[in-house]
Amino acid sequence: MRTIPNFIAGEERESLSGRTLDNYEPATGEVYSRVTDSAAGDIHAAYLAARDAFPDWSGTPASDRSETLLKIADAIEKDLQRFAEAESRDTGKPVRLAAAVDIPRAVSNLRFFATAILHASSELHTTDREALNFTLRRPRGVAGLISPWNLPLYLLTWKIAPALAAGNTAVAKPSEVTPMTAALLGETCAAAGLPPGVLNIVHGSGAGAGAALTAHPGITTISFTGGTATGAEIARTAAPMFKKLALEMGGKNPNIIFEDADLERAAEVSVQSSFSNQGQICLCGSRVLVHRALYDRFLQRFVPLVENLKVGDPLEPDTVQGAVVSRAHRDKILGYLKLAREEGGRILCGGSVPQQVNRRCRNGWFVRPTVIADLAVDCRVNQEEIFGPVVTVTPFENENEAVDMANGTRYGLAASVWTRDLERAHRVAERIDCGTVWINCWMLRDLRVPFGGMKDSGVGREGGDEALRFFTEPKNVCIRMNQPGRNG
Ligand code: TXE
Repeated sequence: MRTIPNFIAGEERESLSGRTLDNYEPATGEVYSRVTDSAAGDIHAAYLAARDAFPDWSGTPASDRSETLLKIADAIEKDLQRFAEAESRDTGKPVRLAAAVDIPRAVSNLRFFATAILHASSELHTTDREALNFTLRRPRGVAGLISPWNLPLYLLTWKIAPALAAGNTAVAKPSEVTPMTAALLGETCAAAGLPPGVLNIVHGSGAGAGAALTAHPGITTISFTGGTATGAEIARTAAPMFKKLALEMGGKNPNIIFEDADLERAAEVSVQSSFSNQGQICLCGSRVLVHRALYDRFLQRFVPLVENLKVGDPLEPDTVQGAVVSRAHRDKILGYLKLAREEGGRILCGGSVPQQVNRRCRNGWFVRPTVIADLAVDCRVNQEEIFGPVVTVTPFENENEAVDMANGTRYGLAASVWTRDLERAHRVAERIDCGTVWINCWMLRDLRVPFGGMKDSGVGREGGDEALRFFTEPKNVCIRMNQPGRNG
C-alpha cells in the first residue's frame, strides 16, 4: 500500500517520526493508502527549504515564474483523468464532477495568476508639485497555506498560484483526509522544473502539522480555508504574532426565490447549488427561502428533482451524488437529520442513508439528498453549517422578511437571489451581508473578483488583485521633486 510522502526541497521525504495516518476511500470505507504524519520538525525542514529558495525565486523575472506555473497547469490538464480519479477516490465525489469542475478550475487558477502577474502594476501619486509617491509591492517571504478536503486541488492551487506568482515560496498543508491530489501536484511541479524548495507540501493532522505551521515564527503569512472553529484557533495563535491572515470559513448560504422568479430555472439551479459535491462546498445554498405565493409550486418542482439525483459509486460515470468525505462527517450529518426531526422538521425527501449503492461501496459513507420543511428560522439546523446534502425550505411573506432571514445567521459567505425585477435584484444584493451575491445563477466564477466572506465566514479576500496584494507587502517610496520656493 502506498504511503504518500512529504514534498520538501523538491524531494519526497518521510516524516521525521516515521508516523503515518490511514487514508480512507469514502465510497468503500476502506483504507487505500497511507499518508505521512508530520509535526513541528517537518514543518521546520520545509520552512528552511522555502526560506533558502526565496531569494532566487523572488528575484526570478515574473515572465519566468509565469512560464513555470503555466507548465504546471499544462501538465495537470494533460493528466486530467488521473487527477480526477485520484480526487474522486480521496473525497468520494463523482469522478465526472472532478473531471468537469475541480481539476479544470485548478488549471485555471494556475493560468490566471501566472498571467496576472505579467500585468501587475503599482500605484503612483504626485503630492502637489513637491514629491512623487510610488508603491513597491514585494513578496512577503515564506507563505503558509492550509487547505481543506472538499475541493482539495482546486482550493490548494487557489492559494499556491497567487503566492508563487507573486514571488513567495510556500509551505502547504493539505487536508490529511484528502492528500492524494496534492501528492500528484508535487510530482508535477518537480517534473515541470519548479526549483526545489519553492513549493513544499507537508502532510499531517491539523493539530500536529497544521498547528506547527501556524505557530512557526518564520512563516508570517497564513492563508487558510476550512471550518470556522479551526479558523478561530489559527487566529488565536497567529494574531499575537502579527501574521498576515486570510481566513475562508463556513457558510449557511440562502437561496432567495421571489414570486416573479423563473420557477423552472430557480428549481434546477437550486438543486445544483444545494447538492453539488454532496453539499460540501462552502458556497452551497443550504437554506432555500421561497416567497409564500410560489412556495407550494416550487416544492412540487424541486423535491422530485432532488429525489431523482442518482446516488452511486463515484467512479461510475452516471453518478451524480457520491459519498461524503469521512465516517465522522457522515455521522455529523446524520446527527443533524435527527436534530431536524426533534426540532419539528418535516422530511420531504431523503433523511437517511441509501440502501446499498453497489457491492464495492457496501460499506461507504453515503447520505441521501434531503429536503426539510417546517423548521423555525432560528433553530440549530437553520443556523449551523451542516456541510452535507441537506437543505431546508422556508416560506417568506415579503422582501424585508427575506432579507432578515438571509442575514439572520452568524455566517455571511454567499447568497443567490432569483427575481426578474432588476430594481429588486440590486436592492436585495446590496442589503445582504455576504461576500458574493449571485442573481439568477450560482457559482459562475470570474477570477478577477474578490472572493471571501463577512462575519464568521471569513477575514480577508482571495482572488484577482486581492490575492496578489495579500501575498505582497507594499512599500511606499517618496521622492522629492522640487524644493519649495526654489524652482517656482
Ligand atoms: O475542517 P478543518 P474539518 C467546515 C464544515 C466542516 C467543518 C469541519 O462545516 O464540517 O468545517 O471540517 C487543518 N491548526 N468546512 O474539521 O479541521 C486541517 O488539517 C492549523 C468548511 O474537516 O477546518 C485541514 O488541512 N490547521 C470548508 C484544514 O485545517 C488545522 C471546508 C481544514 O480542516 C488545525 C472544510 C489547527 N489547529 C470544512 N486543525 C470551507 N470553508 O470550504 C485543522 N487544521
